[in-house]
Amino acid sequence: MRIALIAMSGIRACDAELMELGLNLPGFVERSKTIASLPSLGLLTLAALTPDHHELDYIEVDDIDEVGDLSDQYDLAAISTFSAQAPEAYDLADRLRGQGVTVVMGGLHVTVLKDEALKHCDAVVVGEGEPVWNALLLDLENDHLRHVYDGRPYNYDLADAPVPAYELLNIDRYNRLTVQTSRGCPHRCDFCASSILLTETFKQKPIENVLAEIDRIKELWDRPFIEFADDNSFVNRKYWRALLPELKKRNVKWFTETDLSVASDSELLRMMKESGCAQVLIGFESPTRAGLDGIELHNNWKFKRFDKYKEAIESIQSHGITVNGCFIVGMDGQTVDVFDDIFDFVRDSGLYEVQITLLTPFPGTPLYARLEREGRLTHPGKWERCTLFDLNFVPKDMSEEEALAGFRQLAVNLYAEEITQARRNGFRTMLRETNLG
Ligand code: B12
Ligand code: SF4
Repeated sequence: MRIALIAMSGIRACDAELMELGLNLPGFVERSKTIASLPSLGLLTLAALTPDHHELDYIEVDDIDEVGDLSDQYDLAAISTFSAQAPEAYDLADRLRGQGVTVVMGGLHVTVLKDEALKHCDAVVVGEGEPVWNALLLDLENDHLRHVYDGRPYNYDLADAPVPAYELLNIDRYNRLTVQTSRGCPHRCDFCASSILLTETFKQKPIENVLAEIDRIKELWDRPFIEFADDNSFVNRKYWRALLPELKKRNVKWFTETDLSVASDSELLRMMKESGCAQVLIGFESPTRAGLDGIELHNNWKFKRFDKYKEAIESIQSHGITVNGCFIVGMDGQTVDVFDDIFDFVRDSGLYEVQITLLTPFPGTPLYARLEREGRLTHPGKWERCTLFDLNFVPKDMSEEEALAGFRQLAVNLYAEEITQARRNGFRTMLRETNLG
């Protein structure tokens, strides 16, 4: 069969005013540009599992109107979805089916809403794709395609993970490539819509597999920048202590997402820096205790660590690794004071980079269920608004108007040229003073 692997790419937001503002704010735009060019690791992984007798193309779709008639080029279109582009992905699926192409969909969004997806495609893959992909292809070849393929009961072992088919990419298009070392997370944040939606358990990919992936990337790209597409990387420190010296030998630069527990491990931080770690992204969520209480459902992990926030940033950055701190606006307990609190926290903590988002009820999360129960969802079913930059619910301790106006103004204040430069200069000065620069 001729298979089109279709990734929806780019960054989305419905709030036109915010988008327009964002375009003039250097810090905001730089981060958007960096992350906008990441490929779909899910599709590249499935590509690597596909038997050789099929032909494969990897296609990034920024704008579905630019996709013409594919009927004479492909028998099957495999589309990957996040919530924000689910409506576009459904439009594309409808169109392709109209042309006679079989369409299957997978990813976080359709995992949660398979019946919705089935109105637009021939089959849906729920959960991780690896354990069911080849069965799906075989069924299709034999004209027995089922509607639903569920990867969850297989509890897929990442030791079986293939090296993703990075060779399908036009590498010049990307400034980073993703590699996964783990799936899932031991925490359970009420709003989390990452791979904990795909797999209940936290699982780790064996080090040999990760290194094989990095070696493959290096064959295609001399000095690569790797983004680890983990939910929360340093859960298993023993693993990273073994991985980092190997990473160091490979001379790559890398970035990842973590919780702040890494900050207390100076030895690990030193090893991270030596192995090419440029930045870690940490979800601080709230600059004050208000808002943190109860967001982590297992044992209030983030709330209990609030006192250590600034110390943690200092510790990580003093090892020459920049911290990108993420803050969420709109959590219960946050009043309009949160905007000044975030601004002040960012300034006082010396954070190198900052990311602000609006609390977003993604389908399938405890947050979504709670807001639905409380009658607070303002745009139910408008998945295109699940961008992290659009407000979809009534906040508890401020009005919708206050949340939106405050968010926009905070973006202006935080990403203004001189403020962004001051953050970066602060980091460089600190490095010089500690003789790391
Ligand atoms: C890399 C990344 C991106 C990249 C790459 C996107 C891409 N095309 O894959 C870019 C930068 C483009 C991106 C964009 C956005 N992202 Co993003 N991104 C990530 C990140 C960091 C890693 C995702 C990843 O690579 N996972 C690893 C792969 C292996 O998993 P997977 O894709 O789920 O694939 C597996 C299964 O789902 C399944 N599968 C997936 N697709 C398919 C298709 C078929 C046919 C089959 C059979 C199976 C299958 O099989 C795969 C293997 O098991 C996650 C955060 C995280 N740490 O996970 C956020 C994340 C996925 N992004 C998120 C968001 C909100 C966005 C944006 C809306 C941001 C914005 N405002 O624009 C946009 C979405 C719009 C768009 N264009 O898609 C949310 C999504 C939540 C949700 N449930 O929808 C996440 C979880 C982050 C968060 N804060 O919550 N993102
Ligand atoms: S710490 Fe991050 S990845 Fe883990 S559950 Fe919370 S939001 Fe999700």
